[in-house]
Amino acid sequence: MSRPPRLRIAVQKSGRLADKSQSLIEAAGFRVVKGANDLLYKIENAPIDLLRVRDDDIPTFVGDGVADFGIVGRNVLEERSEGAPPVEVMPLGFGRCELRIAAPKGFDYAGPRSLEGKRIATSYPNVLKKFLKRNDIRADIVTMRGAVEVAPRLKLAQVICDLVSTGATLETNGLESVETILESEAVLVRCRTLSDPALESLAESLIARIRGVSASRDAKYVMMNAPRARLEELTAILPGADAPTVTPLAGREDIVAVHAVCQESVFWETLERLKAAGASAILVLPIEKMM
Ligand code: PRT
Ligand code: ZN
Repeated sequence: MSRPPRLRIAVQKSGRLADKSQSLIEAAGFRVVKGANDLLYKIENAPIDLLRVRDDDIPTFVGDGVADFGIVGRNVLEERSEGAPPVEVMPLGFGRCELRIAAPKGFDYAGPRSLEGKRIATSYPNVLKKFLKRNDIRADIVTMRGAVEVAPRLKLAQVICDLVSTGATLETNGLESVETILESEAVLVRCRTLSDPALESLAESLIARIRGVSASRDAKYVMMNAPRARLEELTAILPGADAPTVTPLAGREDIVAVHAVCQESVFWETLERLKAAGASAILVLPIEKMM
């Protein structure tokens, strides 16, 4: 008898996305247990395996169907040059960074034209090539595996194209960002055809659960009492809330209770604005799950 099929998710083994990828899968209700080796972890309450690899291999594995799903930075996905492309299912809201062009402080940058004839060091030659082509610029690309930020100091290149999150690395190396060419975050990708058609409903459930976890991460449940006359004004202040529930309060004609799911973070400033617009008894509650 053949063994029942298992869904494979490729995740980064170690690095910036590793912990968050695994936590996301755990938050979706899947219990991860270490396997016999480091490459494969198992989910004990569902037929799912985690294939733990270098992030650079994830697009190929998923594109070729070695894994059914993957979690990888959009930057790595865009840089992929071989094999079938995986399908992007949804952005995941972590691992945010930008691929930027940066130049030594004082470099006179007046738009992409300023890159004409320059040498640009990068670990993302394909994405950079596309950017240069779009802008009809001819420049030399120096491909480096890492430490791209030292290239101008070593006179390997005049300009660099690298990932930036806080900007501290650029600052330390006397560089400043002059152009953003790609906005990136971790994304869930899937292969075009699952390794076994019997896995379809599990795949759908995985997507729905991950969507739920991602959506509830910033979401908040807001409750408040509001003057009926200012209802419209108050609901407009609530971030990312559509159609709040409005309930009458016993014995009060002028005040109603408002409950709303806000899809975005609710800051103190928002509460202050609600209060100033007449709301009272404002409660903001976390949401654990959403579907
Ligand atoms: O071993 P493996 O190949 O799997 O990992 P890796 O070393 O290739 O990647 P890793 O773990 O460093 O990053 C994984 C993913 O995290 C990247 O592909 C991006 O999608 C995302 N990410 C988010 C980042 C950053 N932020 C980031 N800041 N990846 C790299 N950096 C580097 C950047 O290259 C530069 O050297 O951090 C430096 C800049 O950071 P700041 O904060 O100084 O601006
Ligand atoms: Zn890598």
